[in-house]
Amino acid sequence: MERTLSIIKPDGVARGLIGEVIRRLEKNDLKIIAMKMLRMTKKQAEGFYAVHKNRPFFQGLTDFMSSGRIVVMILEGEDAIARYRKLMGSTNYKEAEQGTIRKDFATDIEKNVVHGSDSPESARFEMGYFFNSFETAD
Ligand code: 3AN
Repeated sequence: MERTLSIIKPDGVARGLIGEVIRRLEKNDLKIIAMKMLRMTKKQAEGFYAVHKNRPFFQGLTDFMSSGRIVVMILEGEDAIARYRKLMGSTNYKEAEQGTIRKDFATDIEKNVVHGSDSPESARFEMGYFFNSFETAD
């Protein structure tokens, strides 16, 4: 069993896609074991995306991610990190496979509806960024 962090980004929440994303997670055996809705401050978004701090899109990305409410979830399942990323589709929605969340709903490389951890190390960091041990206990 593996755990990963999922975020429904401000565009997904604003467009009413929470239910649709959750439906796809549940249909694909990615079990939600923790969930909350919140709005990040700019500083919190910068901390979350610290690995990208030297990238040209960092300002835009952190402005966007702090622009509205998001839904953060911890997903659990076999091979959850890779399976959830497959369900999301490529970062660039134009290259995303048919039937993926980003292919179906993303409108922009930044406004791409969902986020998912890309490795066990980033999953650990990202889950700990939003959830404490009481919220993730079995
Ligand atoms: P993913 O979310 O697919 O793991 P990352 O971690 O490489 O992608 O990038 C984090 C986020 O930064 C992406 N979801 C996207 O919103 C944004 N991003 C990545 N590359 C670009 C880019 N070239 N231009 C604008 N935004 C980008």
